Amino acid sequence: MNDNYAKLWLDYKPRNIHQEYKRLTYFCIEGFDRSDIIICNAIKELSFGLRKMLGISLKEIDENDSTPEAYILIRKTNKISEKKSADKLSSNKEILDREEFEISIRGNNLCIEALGSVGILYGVFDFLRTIACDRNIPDTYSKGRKIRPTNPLRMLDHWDNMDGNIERGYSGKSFFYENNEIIINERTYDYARLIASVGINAVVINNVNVKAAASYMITDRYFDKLNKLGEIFAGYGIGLFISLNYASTIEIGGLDSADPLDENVRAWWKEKMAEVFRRIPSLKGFLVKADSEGRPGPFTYGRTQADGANMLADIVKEYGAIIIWRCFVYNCRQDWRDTKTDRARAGYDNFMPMDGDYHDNVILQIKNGPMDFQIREPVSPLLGGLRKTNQMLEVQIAQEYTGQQIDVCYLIPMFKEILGFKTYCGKENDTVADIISGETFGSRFSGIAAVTNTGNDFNWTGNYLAGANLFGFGRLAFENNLDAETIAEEFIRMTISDDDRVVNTIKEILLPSRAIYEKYTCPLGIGWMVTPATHYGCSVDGYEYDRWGTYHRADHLGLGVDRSDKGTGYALQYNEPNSSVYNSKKKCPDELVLFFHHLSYDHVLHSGKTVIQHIYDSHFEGFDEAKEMAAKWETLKGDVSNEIYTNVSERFKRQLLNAREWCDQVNSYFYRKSGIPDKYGRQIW
Ligand code: GCW
Repeated sequence: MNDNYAKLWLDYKPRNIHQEYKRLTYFCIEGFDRSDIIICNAIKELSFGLRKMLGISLKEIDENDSTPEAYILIRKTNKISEKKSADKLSSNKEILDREEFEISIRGNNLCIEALGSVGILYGVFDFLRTIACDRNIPDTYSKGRKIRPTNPLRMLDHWDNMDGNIERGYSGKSFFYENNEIIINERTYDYARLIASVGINAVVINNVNVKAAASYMITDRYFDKLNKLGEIFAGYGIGLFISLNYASTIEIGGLDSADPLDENVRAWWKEKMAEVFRRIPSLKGFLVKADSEGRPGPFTYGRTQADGANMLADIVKEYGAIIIWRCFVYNCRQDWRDTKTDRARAGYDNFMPMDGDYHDNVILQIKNGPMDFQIREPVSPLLGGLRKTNQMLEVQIAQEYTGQQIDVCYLIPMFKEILGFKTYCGKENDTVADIISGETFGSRFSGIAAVTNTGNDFNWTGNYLAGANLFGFGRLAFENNLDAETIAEEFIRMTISDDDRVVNTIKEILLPSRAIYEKYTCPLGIGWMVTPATHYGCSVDGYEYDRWGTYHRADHLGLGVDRSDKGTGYALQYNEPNSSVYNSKKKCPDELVLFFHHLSYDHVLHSGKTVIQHIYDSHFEGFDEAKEMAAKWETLKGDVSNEIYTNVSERFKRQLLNAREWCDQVNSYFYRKSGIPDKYGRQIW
């Protein structure tokens, strides 16, 4: 790593308490090919980390050495856990078999075992993390620590454009592209290390809105660089994926159609893919956004989403590649007066009817909520609806609607809620976590993706504390039983400081930050109310009369969208009992009640408060709690590096302005609409 960017959690600061492990100055490898690039990278990381943290110079035992007193044994094993319901031949199983690892202590030696070299790499990162987090080595490993990742695909989606800009990027420019060229430098390798260290095994390197130069990624112009990138990633167990322009046949192929059933279209793709995989053998597949927000797709030709996805999937199958097809398909030209069309319904309406039609190597990528990464949404009913289709969950750690890496918003608690959501698609194994791990339906391919929050800022994520979302997403995707607090603690100790007071103070900031953000922004699950286009800051009516299908429907009597059976019927897309719960004003949980129902301002919530009083209270509280977070951060001056302190401090100043603005605007708006004063007579403008 050079000094042009932060080392984040791979900083490997000196650690004192593990002196006894200084004996581990040797290693030996059994069963793996010494030239395997992943093994080489694993050893490199192990040597580097141990030297920096414990001052050890690691040496390989060679044949002439007598066996040293203690060593690290890196060994190939065949003993792999059985996944409960996984299909024996499924690709999920193959991936997880390779990635599983076990670390144990045998006498004086530490043993890292795996079936695949990538398992060894993960084992090495696990061991280094144990030291970096000051965990006790014997406690962690003496009974044997065996980890099989929970999700087979653990993916980061970059919305990087080839001109260097990042769509919804809040941490500088792209480190992949500049002036329509692909950049490969030391940062590329360090990026691979950083994300592999938290278990990411797939990266989509360009924006799903594929335009301009990006349409030419599948041409000779970029093949060599892409292959190089693919090889670098492969050295860290990361698969390379590209977002594809669905209309390539027209835009770069010179045909006049992109109809998936047209023979000429198929023939063009067949030839194109043969060329692509010959030139980029490390490529693992494609992500496609079709028929969405102005992007072309099969609907133009009267075909289904399955027709489009299957056409491409069939062609790339012979290269062992997959097509990840996004379900973010909705009518973005709605008239606000139309109360029957419901954007929330669209994903299910467009994709459910073809459940079972998507071919084996198609995966549907489903945003966590039916709208668009709001601070609070119900879980998409496609998760638990689809039963015969490979599925991946898509979340967003780029904080588009959640503070844009200015406001602190630690998202792992939200992801835990989503993963733990019971879909009732069966009697057991019915949570979102079960579905995307492949457990529920024995899926061939499944997993989780996040729209990433990285850029070329010195600290990678704009706000240092936003690094917790990048770190945390990877950790959670790898081991979904980890809790949000443990993840936060690991991030802080490895990235910021291992001083207990610092660790606890930052935990007190991170852990409630999502709840605080929710309080001072849009109430009770209604979402939106953001500044149009930029999506930062409050504009209660910003989207209210626009074409995007994102309405709160406030009038002088009440607010909320009726998505019950008397309204748009969206609530009925869920399995029972979720459907009845959401359908009922009485039963619907408070935090989502305005998503599902239009309520009067004096409607009494489960909390005992009226809707209007809830709006006032939560906004005042949210703003106060944001001030408390900022004040906590101020106490760290001098105890964390100046660079980190100043970066976060400056962001907190902007967060407080934002929180105040939201609080004032929302409260004044609803006071003016409802005419009902705040019970406590606080300042409402
Ligand atoms: O939320 C919207 C964003 C778009 C994005 C789109 C998507 C990449 O505002 O910028 O486009 O979602 O997910 O495709």
